[in-house]
Order: sequence, then C-alpha cells, then structure tokens
Amino acid sequence: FGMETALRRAIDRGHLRLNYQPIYDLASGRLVSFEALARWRDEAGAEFLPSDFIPVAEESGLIVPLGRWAIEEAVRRLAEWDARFGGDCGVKIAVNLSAIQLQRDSITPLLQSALTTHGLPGSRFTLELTESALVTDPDRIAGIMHGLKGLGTTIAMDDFGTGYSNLAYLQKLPIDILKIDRSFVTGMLADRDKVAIVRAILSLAQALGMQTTAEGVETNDLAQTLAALGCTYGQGFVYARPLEAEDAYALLENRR
Ligand code: G
Ligand code: G
Ligand code: NA
Ligand code: MN
Repeated sequence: FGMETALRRAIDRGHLRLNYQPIYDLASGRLVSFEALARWRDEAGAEFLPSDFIPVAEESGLIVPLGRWAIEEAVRRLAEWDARFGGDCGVKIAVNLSAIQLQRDSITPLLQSALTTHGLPGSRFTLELTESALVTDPDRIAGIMHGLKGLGTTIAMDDFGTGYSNLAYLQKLPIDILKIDRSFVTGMLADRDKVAIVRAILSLAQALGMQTTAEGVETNDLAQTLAALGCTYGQGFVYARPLEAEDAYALLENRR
C-alpha cells in the first residue's frame, strides 16, 4: 500500500499544512502561544491526522523532510504574523520534534538558519519533545537540547507522565516546561487519582523551577481548578481546537 509514496508526494508538493492550537496563561487568561500541529489533506480530499501519518513518516525516514518542513513553515508563519501585526505579535509557536527526527537530522542549524532568514529570535519558539526521545541516546539528545537552548528557545517535555519512569533526566536536561498529558487532565474533576497525579507533577515542576502546561482542558471548571493548583498554562477544546492559520491569526488580532 502506498501511504509512504503518497506522503512523500504530499511533502514534495506542499500538501501538508500546520494548524495552530492556542495556549493560554491560566492566571491571567492571556494568549501566550500556539502549538503547530501537522495536517494532510490528500488529493481526494481525505484528511489525515498525525496519528495516521507520523508513524509512517518515522518508519520510512520521511520524518526528516516532514520535520524540516514543519520548522521552516512555523518560522515563516510567525514572521508573516509579525509583519501583518506591525511588530512582535506577542505569541510563540511550539513545534513538535519526534525522537526519530532528532536521531536522524541536525535540527539546530536548520532552526538557526530559518531564524536568520526570517529575522526572528529563537525565544519566539518552543520545541516539544517526548520522553521517548531520551530513551535511545540520552547524551546525544542532551547535546541537542543544549544547542536549541543556545538559540534562546523554550524546551517543553510533551505527554509528561506517560513515557518514562526514570526521572533522573529532569535534573540534567534544560527543560523549561512539563506538558501534563491530557489523559491525566481531561476528566480529572471526577477522578481523585488523576488529581493526585496532576498535583504531583505540578509540585515536581515547581520544585525543579519548571513551568507547566495542562493539555486537554475541556471545561471552564477545569481551567479554574488548574489555575488554583498553580498550573502555568492551559490548552484544550474549552479555548479552541487546532485552528487553520488564518483563524489563529484572527484570534491573535482580536485579542488586543
Ligand atoms: O493534532 P493531533 O492531536 O492529531 O496531534 C497528535 C500528535 O501528533 C501531537 O501530539 C504531536 O505530538 C504529533 N504531531 C503533530 N504535528 C507534528 C509534527 O509536525 N511533527 C511531529 N514530530 N509530531 C507532530
Ligand atoms: O500531545 P500532543 O501534541 O499529541 O497533543 C495535541 C493533540 O491533542 C492535538 O491533536 C489535539 O487535537 C488534541 N487535543 C488538544 N486539546 C484537546 C482537548 O481538549 N481534548 C482532547 N480530547 N484532545 C485535545
Ligand atoms: Na505536542
Ligand atoms: Mn502532548
């Protein structure tokens, strides 16, 4: 079957795009960033989600061109938003990096070059890595993370709590944000065990001087509870689903 061939063609022909899901500061309600999420609509109009094609991309090696495209597209888009806004539009963009992409490609010079091309500082970007990135070659990943930090970026540990039981890496790596996996967040108001896990992650992050993002915030009650517990940021359907770029820009325009 030709999912790999079709994906290769989609990358070459520019048929992938990024959607953008807003992330808010829970205490102030301020819009602070957008997570860039890849989408693919094929020639027949069928829409594919990352859960369909990222695994194919990783197995086939296409994650390298796909990941390069995502970084360049995110940087280009933020520069476009700044230009339309008439200056720094005040949000960051978060880009997902897969473990296999980090093993196979040199992300830091690529990002540096995109930043130079578009005249943006690294501090306008967050990079989201999963714990699985740390399993195979932690020393190499640590080196990459320090290189990315050197560009001024923010580093977020995605899906935190689902991946890796060895927490020793938290004290060694330059991690700024723990993203609490939505499996602990959504529905936590009706589940004391989930609340206990979320509290534990929040206090761990606080003790280590890290910020936190709760994913899967689906209700106002949940947003308020997370704010009261000291979670820094929230992302989820109560605010917005992942948006087309134009709708994301409208959201940030209307914010002022
Ligand atoms: O948008 P959706 O919830 O279907 O995304 C599912 C997951 O796919 C995200 O959590 C993210 O980790 C991953 N993903 C989305 N876009 C990208 C991308 O551009 N690169 C990589 N490596 N992963 C992505
Ligand atoms: O962790 P990851 O990068 O895979 O998470 C992003 C994915 O989570 C996106 O694909 C998005 O569609 C999904 N998502 C974002 N907010 C919510 C939410 O509030 N509820 C649910 N069920 N999924 C969400
Ligand atoms: Na992510
Ligand atoms: Mn996640």
